[in-house]
Amino acid sequence: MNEKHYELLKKFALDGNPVSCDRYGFGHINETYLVVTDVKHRYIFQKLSTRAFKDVPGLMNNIYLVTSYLRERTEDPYGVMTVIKTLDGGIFLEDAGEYWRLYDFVEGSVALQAPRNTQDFYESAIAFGEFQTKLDGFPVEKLVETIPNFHNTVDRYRIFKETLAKDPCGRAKDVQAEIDFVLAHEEEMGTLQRMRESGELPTRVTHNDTKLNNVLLRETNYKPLCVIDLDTVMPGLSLYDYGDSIRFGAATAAEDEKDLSKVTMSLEMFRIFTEGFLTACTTLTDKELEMMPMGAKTMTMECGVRFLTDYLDGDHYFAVHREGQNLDRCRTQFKLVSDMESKWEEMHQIVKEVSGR
Ligand code: ADP
Ligand code: GN1
Ligand code: MG
Repeated sequence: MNEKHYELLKKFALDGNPVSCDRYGFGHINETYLVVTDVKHRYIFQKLSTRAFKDVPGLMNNIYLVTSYLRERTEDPYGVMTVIKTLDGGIFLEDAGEYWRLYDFVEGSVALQAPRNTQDFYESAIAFGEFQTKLDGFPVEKLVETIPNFHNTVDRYRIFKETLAKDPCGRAKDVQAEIDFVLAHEEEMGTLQRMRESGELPTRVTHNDTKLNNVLLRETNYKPLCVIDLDTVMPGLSLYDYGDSIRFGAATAAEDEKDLSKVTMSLEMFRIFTEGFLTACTTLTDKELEMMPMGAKTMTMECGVRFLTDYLDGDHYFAVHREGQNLDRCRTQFKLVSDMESKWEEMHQIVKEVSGR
């Protein structure tokens, strides 16, 4: 194990002496490590992205408050993330401008990179839906916005256009078709933001990053165990959580698939997720239900815009493992948006059938 990691780990209240610390998981934002101690206790150790998060103390305080609140409403000790404190009682460690935190490893769990079948996706809908329901009474004024305007699609467009105007890497000339696609959708993609501002859609405490690998399922039966990646828990729209899950889990190919003919939005997966989400979230308003397809489309488009912005900017935000990966990711998102457009009526019909409203 690297000496620096060892020194940092020794500052946390560990059970045993750390013997290994290896890169772990498939997140795009933080640097994640699996730590094992000599008494075989496992932990998740993370260096937080300061590119993404400008207020780590505020973020960690959010997580501490939210996990404490959830713990009172959850039976299984592994059903909520546990923050391991430092020896002097801190909930994170600051070292030379870097921020580190430690979580107990949720034993007996799996994080899926894609649903193996419809049931897996259904269970993730139950997990994220219940997460939102459990946080219904949480005092929202106690949370800081860890990434301001995170799902403000109008602002995402502003940043995109600003980056495009600068074109710092000279990449814009090769992606004119993608740029045109983004601009052609601008007006429509501001719909949810305008409805949030006018109060037509209620602001709730939401997770905001409901990718399938941000929920841990039980290893034994693939039932929901623990919602993780709480960095973006803050006020938002229910449709952000619903839509982001559809974006990722209803896609028939990986987020960075190069062969776009493989990328479609499965209506079967759309239906099953909608069933699970509405089973777990019973208080959605008629307007929220009506806008569910728009939630899926907006979150997909917004994510594509973010990938394209990062590509133009030189790949500083999302972790990339090969050249052009952010461009490939943006292309799959735009393909999904087009596919949703061709299935728009069916999507609405499914929401009506499932909700009975
Ligand atoms: P990122 O913000 O980069 O996505 P995550 O917090 O989602 O980072 O962690 C990355 C991956 O590490 C997750 O997808 C999951 O596989 C794994 N992971 C994170 N926390 C835990 C935990 N407490 N127990 C088990 N696995 C975890
Ligand atoms: C990031 O952190 P991770 O990998 O679970 C991103 C999400 C994107 C997603 C795309 C804080 O999620 O918003 O939808 O990548 N998280 C943050 O895969 O920006
Ligand atoms: Mg994650």
